[in-house]
Amino acid sequence: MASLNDPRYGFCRDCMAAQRAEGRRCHVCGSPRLLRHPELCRLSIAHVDCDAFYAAVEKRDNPELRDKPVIIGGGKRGVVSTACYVARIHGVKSAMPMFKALEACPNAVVIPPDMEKYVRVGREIRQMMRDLTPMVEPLSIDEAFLDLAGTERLHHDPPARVMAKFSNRVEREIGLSVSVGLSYCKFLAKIASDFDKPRGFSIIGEAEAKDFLADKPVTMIWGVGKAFAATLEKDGIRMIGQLQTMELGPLMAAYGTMGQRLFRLSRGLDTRRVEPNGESKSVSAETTFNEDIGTRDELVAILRSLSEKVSRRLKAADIAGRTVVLKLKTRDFKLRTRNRQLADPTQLADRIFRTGCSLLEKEIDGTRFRLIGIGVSDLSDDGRADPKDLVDVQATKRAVAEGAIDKLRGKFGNNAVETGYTFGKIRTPPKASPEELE
Ligand code: TTP
Ligand code: MG
Ligand code: MG
Repeated sequence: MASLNDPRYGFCRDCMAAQRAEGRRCHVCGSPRLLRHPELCRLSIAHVDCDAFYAAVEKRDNPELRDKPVIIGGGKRGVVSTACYVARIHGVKSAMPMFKALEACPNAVVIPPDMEKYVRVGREIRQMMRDLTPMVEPLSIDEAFLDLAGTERLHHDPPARVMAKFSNRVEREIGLSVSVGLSYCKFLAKIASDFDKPRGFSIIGEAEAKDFLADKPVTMIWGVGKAFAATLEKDGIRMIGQLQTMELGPLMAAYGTMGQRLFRLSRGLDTRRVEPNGESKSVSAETTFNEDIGTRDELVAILRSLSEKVSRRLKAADIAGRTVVLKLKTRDFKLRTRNRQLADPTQLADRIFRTGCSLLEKEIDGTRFRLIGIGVSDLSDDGRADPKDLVDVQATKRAVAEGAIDKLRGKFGNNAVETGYTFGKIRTPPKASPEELE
């Protein structure tokens, strides 16, 4: 039998039995879900993402839905939040207009989102992660990074086995399935978790990283959205392998700091650390436009919706931030960041938005922008956030109103209530963005 130190070591994800180097099924339980990899016992950065999260929670709570195509969504904008894997076979995708989804899959059961429930389940899963290590960095309601380096003595198991047991525990105790990516860095752990969904477990080792990336599209790189991919395409770059042949100097000359990111990530070089809650530097959301925008009204509308996204993430993680950061990127990729420190930490969309607006005001000078982002830094837990403001009575009223809106959204979904700023102004819903690369 292969030992833990043997590069041929493998194990069964179902019964955890150690495996011989050969054989497609577990010699103990017969399961085909075997994990083998030469770096299996060396890798310690994991990314976990729940499978079809909202839909899976609804299926769990109503077994009649189990084999049916289920779509979560609706609300005013009428888009799909998520679809279960049965509905995905018919072509239903997140962010698709509901009428299109129902054309593709007329038998689908449509369920309005129950955000309060999903936040609660997300927290339960996060707690299970924290049972493994305090080094848990949530990225969204259904996903997080874990750094398991140095936990082997505690768990008497290498990270790969700890994560396989974790995914079994989530299935058993929460009733949901997750997919796990395991690697030596965040960039590849996240790619890996998406590679073998649902119920997946993928491993990308250091030795294979460059080859693995070579034939993948540049959009796989963190921060390369549609607009930037189009710019690269114009320069004849579509595949990560092409970036691997380019030097740092020319890449930076052409694309600024983004060039450095392309250089490093294309080669699988990513030294960002997993930052547990409270230690993470900021929570932010940004969007790159299909066409550059210079008008105040359009920017403000998008800023409002991004502020709400940031606020939702802060509230879900029970944290608040004291410094509001506005980020703009001009059409020629020049970055402008502007900060303002508040008197006390906030997690309210309204305060983030108003501060962002006043920072934005000074930047409206006819320049056209390709990206806007808003975030907060100086994070702390939410105990001291947004104290009742004795001076600004209006602000208190707005905070109360926001609490009421949150409750409605908790009940009926994020799109149930739209404020005057976003209503009707946004053509495409802004995407959540990855955090900045160090
Ligand atoms: P994702 O993890 O992106 O998607 P998912 O969990 O539904 O499916 P997958 O198996 O591919 O991971 O998002 C988590 C939840 O966030 C998702 O269940 C619903 C919500 N969401 C939206 O509301 N709108 C969106 O456009 C996306 C992508 C997700
Ligand atoms: Mg998911
Ligand atoms: Mg996710």
